Amino acid sequence: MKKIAFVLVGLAVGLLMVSAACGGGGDKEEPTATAPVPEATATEAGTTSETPPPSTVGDIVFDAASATITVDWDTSDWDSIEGVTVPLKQTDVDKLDPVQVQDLEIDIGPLPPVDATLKVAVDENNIYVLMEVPDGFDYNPDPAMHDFSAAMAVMFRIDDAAPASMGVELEDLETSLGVVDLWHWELDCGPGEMSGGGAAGSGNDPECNLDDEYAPNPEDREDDGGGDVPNNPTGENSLSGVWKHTAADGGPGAEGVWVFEMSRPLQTGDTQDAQFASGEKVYIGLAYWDPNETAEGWTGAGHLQSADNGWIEVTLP
Ligand SMILES: [Ca+2]
Ligand SMILES: [Ca+2]
Ligand SMILES: [Ca+2]
Ligand SMILES: [Ca+2]
Repeated sequence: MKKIAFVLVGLAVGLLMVSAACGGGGDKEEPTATAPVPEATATEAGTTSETPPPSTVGDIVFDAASATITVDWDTSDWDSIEGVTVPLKQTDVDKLDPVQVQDLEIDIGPLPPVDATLKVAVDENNIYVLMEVPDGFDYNPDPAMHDFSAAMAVMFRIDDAAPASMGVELEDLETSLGVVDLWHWELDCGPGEMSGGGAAGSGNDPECNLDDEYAPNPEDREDDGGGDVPNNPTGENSLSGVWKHTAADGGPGAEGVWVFEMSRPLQTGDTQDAQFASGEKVYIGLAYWDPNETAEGWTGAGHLQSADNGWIEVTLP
């Protein structure tokens, strides 16, 4: 397991360098992986001696549906469920500290914003998430080349203090912002294949790279069970997902929609996960990596993300 120092721009953050630490044989090392982790924050995961910045809820607020969804590549079970539009855009590098940007070799290829669609449902046992992103079918089945395939992440707030990215800049790296839970997916298995299912003790999915992760502070992100905090031995990492692209039959680059269908138990008994219960609110952020970002595919920092608009607030039925 790699311990990654990552530059989080607030929580856009957890997602900014999220690509660097995802498990699996095809990972490439991000330049920022070698950045030193300040001692203070590395040992104070989830705590801070200062008052953390307030968590911010944006203007996307909706109710989840009651439904049992089959995680496959058929999305007809979502047809009657209303979704929300979630604008995704790149972090504004001009707002970052230029010295840090240079030191960390953040070199983002510009991408236009996109509007993703998010749907959430629950039944007695599970939470279901559908994320759809309109973009071309750029996909390389070789896991070593997954920077040339789309990638995505869903982030959930664990600690109330964990903010979305608003107003947080690189100098805030030494302030712990609270723990977030991450579902992070780099497409190492093909369309229609069941992904996820990290074993007890680890959120890493070595085969398909749909990892159950957490970020204890802005600089570190780990698979559940990685880093300084062991996974609860009874903790669940049974995240599952299946993806497809609506224009896959059209060949490379065909315009269509990426569809990511995912599920997890509501309660996992794992402090490295958000826990969900009827009537409660869930706070979500989305990220999408577009392989068209640069000639070498996507970069860790170049993802399109929702965090600049604050947390998405979803009330469970
Ligand atoms: Ca389905
Ligand atoms: Ca977990
Ligand atoms: Ca987790
Ligand atoms: Ca694209």
